[in-house]
Amino acid sequence: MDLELNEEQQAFRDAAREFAQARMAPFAAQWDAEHHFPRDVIAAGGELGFCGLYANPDIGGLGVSRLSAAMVFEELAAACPSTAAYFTIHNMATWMLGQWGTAEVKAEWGEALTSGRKLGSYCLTEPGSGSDAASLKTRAVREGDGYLISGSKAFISGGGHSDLLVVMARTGQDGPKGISAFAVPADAPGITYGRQEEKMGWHSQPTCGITFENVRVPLASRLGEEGEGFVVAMKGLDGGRINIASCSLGGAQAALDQARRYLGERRQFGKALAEFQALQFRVADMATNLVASRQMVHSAAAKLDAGSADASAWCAMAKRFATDTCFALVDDALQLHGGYGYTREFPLERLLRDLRVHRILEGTNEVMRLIVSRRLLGS
Ligand code: FAD
Ligand code: 2MC
Repeated sequence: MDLELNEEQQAFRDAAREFAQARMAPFAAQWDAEHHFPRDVIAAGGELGFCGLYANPDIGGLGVSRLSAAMVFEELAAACPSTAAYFTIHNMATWMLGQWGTAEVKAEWGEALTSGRKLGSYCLTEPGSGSDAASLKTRAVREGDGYLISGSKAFISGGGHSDLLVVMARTGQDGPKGISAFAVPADAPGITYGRQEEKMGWHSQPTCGITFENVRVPLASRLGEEGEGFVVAMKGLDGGRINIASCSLGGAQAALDQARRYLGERRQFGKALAEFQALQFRVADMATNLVASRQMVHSAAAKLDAGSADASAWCAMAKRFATDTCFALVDDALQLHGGYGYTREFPLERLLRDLRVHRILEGTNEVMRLIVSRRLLGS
């Protein structure tokens, strides 16, 4: 059950599937168990363009549509949602650099990031500001020909292993209009990394807090104008939310495929599980929900590609719907495996743990409802 794809989309999807099944799927369980961040595999994906899919060609990006990128992320996630999700965050940070970076910053970091030789992180959340991102307190104070950045970031994906941090910091008044964005080398003096978070899932990528103490960056490291940083951050997240939703699609597709196989193999009461109508109907609903989720994600991606005025609300709707629906689908697939679904013999418990966080990060699903309802009600 597949959408009609154009030639470009088919080519990207096939290349991603081949890469993901050869280089990621066989190792995903081990990366999860050993908390291994497969940097070499991410770099290999970079050679195929997966580290700068929708980044501008002037920094070495492929400049493909958000829709094509979504299809690639879905394929990567069918093999390993956690690693695929890191690919998406790296793509988001890289796109932001290409879109708003100065010539100096693009020359220094652009090709390094799009090729996957260097990795990026996106630093918005702070210990005291998560959903209310515009209340962030990290400050960037003008001094001479640069800024001094001080403050703390929380839950940074790739933290401690990435090379470039896209940091949102306050340069002016309280609220969203006082925020600017910066490209900060991850090894700049004054940066320290906290302990790695012990997470339920997403084990194949690191997450930690980062502290900035008078970290000096040049004026040229600013992405966009002073005071434009919140809009820069939100525009990055519009795409990020489609990407994370695509990772949920991939995980759910893998779970559905696994459930179809298992129902054919497992026998109880003298027949294959696939012969029980209750379970047949369950699988029909799972497939229907997956297709509905995919349609929403692809529609939102198309809205973003078209620059539609309501694209942000569509991205939020798609993220909310797909991440909730795909999580429920994986839970159903686990249930269909009985006790075996709860063990590491099958990938379902890992998929469930990995997809759970998609309902929390890149804006919780409550925040997605806030974005959608504001668009509808102007509240
Ligand atoms: P809070 O904002 O404190 O929310 C707590 C609860 O209250 C939630 O259920 C929330 O939905 C609800 N809530 C809050 N406000 C409202 C409201 N107005 N109406 C209704 N309900 C509300 N951040 C980054 O910047 N970069 C990263 O790379 C990154 N990676 C992450 C990786 C992981 C594994 C995790 C877990 C988080 C990551 N985050 C990252 C942070 C993530 O974006 C935040 O956790 C998320 O935005 C929620 O913020 P919070 O945890 O402070 O929760
Ligand atoms: N595109 C362009 N501009 C946007 C925008 C978007 N998507 N969203 C907001 N803006 C503008 C908005 O138009 C306004 O400008 P103006 O006053 O000129 O019209 C300005 O930004 C402020 O917007 P709001 O008034 O909506 O700001 P508010 O403080 O109410 O918060 C909210 C908005 C709740 C949507 C935002 O804080 C949010 O998204 N919170 C969730 C945080 C989040 O997603 N964190 C994810 C961290 S990354 C992560 O988890 C990873 C794993 C990488």
